[in-house]
Amino acid sequence: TRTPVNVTVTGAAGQIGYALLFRIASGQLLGPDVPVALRLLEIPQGLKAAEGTAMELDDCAFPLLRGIDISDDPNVAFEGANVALLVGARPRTKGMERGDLLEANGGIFKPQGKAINDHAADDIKVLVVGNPANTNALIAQAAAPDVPAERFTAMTRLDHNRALSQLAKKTGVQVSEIKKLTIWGNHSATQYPDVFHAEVAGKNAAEVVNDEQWLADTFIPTVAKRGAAIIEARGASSAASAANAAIDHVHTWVNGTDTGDWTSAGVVSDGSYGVPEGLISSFPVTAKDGRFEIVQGLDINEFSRTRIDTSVQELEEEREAVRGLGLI
Ligand code: NAX
Repeated sequence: TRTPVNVTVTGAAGQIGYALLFRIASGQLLGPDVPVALRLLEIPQGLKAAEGTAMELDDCAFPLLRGIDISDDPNVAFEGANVALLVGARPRTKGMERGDLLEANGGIFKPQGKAINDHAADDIKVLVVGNPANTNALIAQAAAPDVPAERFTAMTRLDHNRALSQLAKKTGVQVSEIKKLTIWGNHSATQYPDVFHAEVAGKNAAEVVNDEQWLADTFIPTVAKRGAAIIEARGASSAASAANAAIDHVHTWVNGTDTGDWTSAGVVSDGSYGVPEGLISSFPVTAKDGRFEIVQGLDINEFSRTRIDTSVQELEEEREAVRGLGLI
């Protein structure tokens, strides 16, 4: 029998955690034949609720679930971790400046990065979900100098899936008929969902849509502001869809993308497409043999260029801010 894969989940008692853990334990993260051991990290106030979730996980009698450990110590929770989902973060509260938000999250992601550096397994793969996801990933990565930088990624798959769904509705096809959509930049309102290289049932998506006004005034803002629309409607932020995207991100990373398609993920920039090296920015990526690769050589038109630049500029400002705070 196979050794279980250790999956660490932070913020395990939160709403995304609750939507995520059962799917991991049922085999949807890594595959139907891969046993998993869960390692849950919470802050002390969250431990009791995490224990309750662990009881429910027990009660599912998942055949693939080989253990649940709960801790409030990152050094314990990341011990032997093969996959780490960093979901717990400090939310922005009323009146909080961006600098305060970055600093509060630095206090979470810097020690977690160090604990990953010191305790995780050699093949560790990290997905940061907690916002500001790209910059939190950068902070964790900077605190883990012994881990290859490309093992730290940030989640833009929810944005990608939102864009797929909106484009499918507009063009009247199934989501499975849409390929090569891209989210560029930051997981924030400046993100840029790009359809110019996408295909709808084999045809160029921008030509099928043939309506730049719709792209600029409806599609892009709908995707970028979807999180706020969910809060408005549901009275709580996206949880099941965020958990679903986290599952998709890791599943793709481990099992690869389909031939003739790609996905979107926040990965360390190698300087491609004018994105400064080292920033964790969303790109079109393929995955193979457990590695993401940035799709190269795409033509970027003027419409896309200005939007990518705006979002990347925001990432640079966030990087400058956390540098100023001594977090990287
Ligand atoms: P919740 O507030 O429901 O849960 C967060 C949990 O994290 C809490 O149980 C809290 O105790 C725990 N926590 C806080 N600090 C911790 C630490 N240092 N170590 C371990 N656990 C810690 O939030 P939830 O709705 O689950 O969202 C979690 C994060 O995901 C938020 O930062 C949110 O902004 C972010 N999101 C990111 C998305 C993305 O696409 N990248 C989309 C969904 C979501 O908004």
